[in-house]
Amino acid sequence: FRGFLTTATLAAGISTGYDDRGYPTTVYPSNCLTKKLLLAEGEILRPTALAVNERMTTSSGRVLLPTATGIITSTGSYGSGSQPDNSSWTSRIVANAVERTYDTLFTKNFVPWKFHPRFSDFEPALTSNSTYVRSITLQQSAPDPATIMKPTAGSVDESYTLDMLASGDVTITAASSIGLLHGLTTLTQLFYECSGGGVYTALAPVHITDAPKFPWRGLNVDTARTFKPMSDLKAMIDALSYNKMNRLHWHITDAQSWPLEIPSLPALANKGAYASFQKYSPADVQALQEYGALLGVEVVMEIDNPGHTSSIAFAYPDLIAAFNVQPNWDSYAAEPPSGTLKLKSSAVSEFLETLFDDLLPRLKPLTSYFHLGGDEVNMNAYTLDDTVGTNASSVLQPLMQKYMDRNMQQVLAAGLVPLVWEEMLLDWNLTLPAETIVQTWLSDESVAETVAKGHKALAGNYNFWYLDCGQGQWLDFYPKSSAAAWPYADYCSPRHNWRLMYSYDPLAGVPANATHLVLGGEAHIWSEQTDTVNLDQMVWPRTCAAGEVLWSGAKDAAGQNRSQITASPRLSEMRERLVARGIRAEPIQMTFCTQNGT
Ligand code: CP6
Repeated sequence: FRGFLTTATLAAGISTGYDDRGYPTTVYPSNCLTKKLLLAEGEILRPTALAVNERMTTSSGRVLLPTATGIITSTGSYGSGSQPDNSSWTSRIVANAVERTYDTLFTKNFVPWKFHPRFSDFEPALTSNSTYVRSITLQQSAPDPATIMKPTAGSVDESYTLDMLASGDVTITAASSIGLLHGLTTLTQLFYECSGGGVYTALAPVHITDAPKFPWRGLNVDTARTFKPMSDLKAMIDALSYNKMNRLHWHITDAQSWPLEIPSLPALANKGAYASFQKYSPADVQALQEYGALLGVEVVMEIDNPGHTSSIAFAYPDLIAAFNVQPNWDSYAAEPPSGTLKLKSSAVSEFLETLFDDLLPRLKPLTSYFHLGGDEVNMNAYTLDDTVGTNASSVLQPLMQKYMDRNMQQVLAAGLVPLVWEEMLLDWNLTLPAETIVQTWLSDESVAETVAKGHKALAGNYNFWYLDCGQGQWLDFYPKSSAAAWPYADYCSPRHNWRLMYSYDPLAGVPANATHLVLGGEAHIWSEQTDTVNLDQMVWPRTCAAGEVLWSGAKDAAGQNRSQITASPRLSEMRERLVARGIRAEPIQMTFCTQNGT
């Protein structure tokens, strides 16, 4: 182990860059073997609940849960006096959270044998002198805002406190029903199933005061490169909620398929979906929104445009320029098939008007946002656009401003807050409505430049938080017409690595007086090679790491990015909890690494 001793100071996980194959140039010690070394030196690494470990004081009493339901009671101003309009949502959110808490504690808690010494597989059976949980009291100190089912970022207080006394009395206090939900989620993560069939915690008494660092803690899922059944998207919301994440960004359409039914434009999905059974109906969309609302996860839909739209050509070929150019597609698009909505076409304007008039009012009851896309627009594609016929940015820029103004006006008129990808602001230099949220992905500087322009920003640098990077799909797009060298041109090469998720700070490079403009960020599962078969493994548990950064901040108590040494036991445990709840999260370590004392 000597070699790992000398590198142990590198464990803070601060990334210094990448070599030309995409590997981090910082050499990390093996967290597993380093941990074994630390254990040998007597450091105790006890699994603790994700995201709250630094805000939690614990002792070592033993508290058990009775194997019966009915111990959770709730009190609070939301239930008394004149009922606000949203009272039904409030009570549905709390009732759903309570039901899920029982379900998790009594039927889906994990047996932590992987965290105990070899051949001591399980905790000992419960003993008669253990303390049982006597009560779990939920106290909501204020009524929910009227928009609790579509919480505008920052307007819902998601904080909570959790106290578990050695006597077995638990109190969770919060200012909103979502705070109670988060508190109950944490409570489930303090308990373990034991071989005797009971559920216990050895942490009591516990005191937790917890609140998110960032109001926007999201995951972006692409349902256009491959279709995802509704059950996958619901399970994804379950898992987001287990991690106290609160946004599902639904990148529903793209160049390859259009799986979204638009009743006033039925040809879109009838011709643009991959198959008649791979479509989302308006009822599906609403069902997913409601499913998320009950778990504190707002579904934010994106219709990416004007690029990434060539699937519209299956129904409306006249609206699309540079459709599926072969073989030199890369002169016209970032990814084949090429194609862009025409930039100065009244037919396109009318199409967008019809599309958004149909869609936005249906989304509005359960969201505050709509994402207008705007990434990777290829200027050269407009040389093949009969309404434009040039790639001169002096011509294209004002046309793009008009195009986006029209979109923005429609989104604002629908009462929604618009989002766009960073290129619209930073590359095209568009003037955007002040409330526009700009989603960055290309660099840390993008976040800093966005907030310097006074806009709210989402972070999610592709070098760190693109979950697909490392699958090699970029190699499928070769040969390009330009003879790019293989495999070095795969600029998103092997990075399927949970450590990278932790080594990203959404606030990197942002001056202290502008950090409030960084709402948070998103991990992204672009899905060229991800469908229902490997979706869970691609997303989890790496997205837990993004969730922890967004909930707790990238820096630990010592001001460092979380080290893999301290994070790996938490993430390993969280992975086991996800597996126990039916999420097929991949392992981050060998069992060897988590078995204590060996
Ligand atoms: N699709 C869309 C994509 C990507 C983006 N937008 C993407 C770009 C670079 C990498 C991975 C994904 N596949 N619509 C960028 C926002 Cl490395």
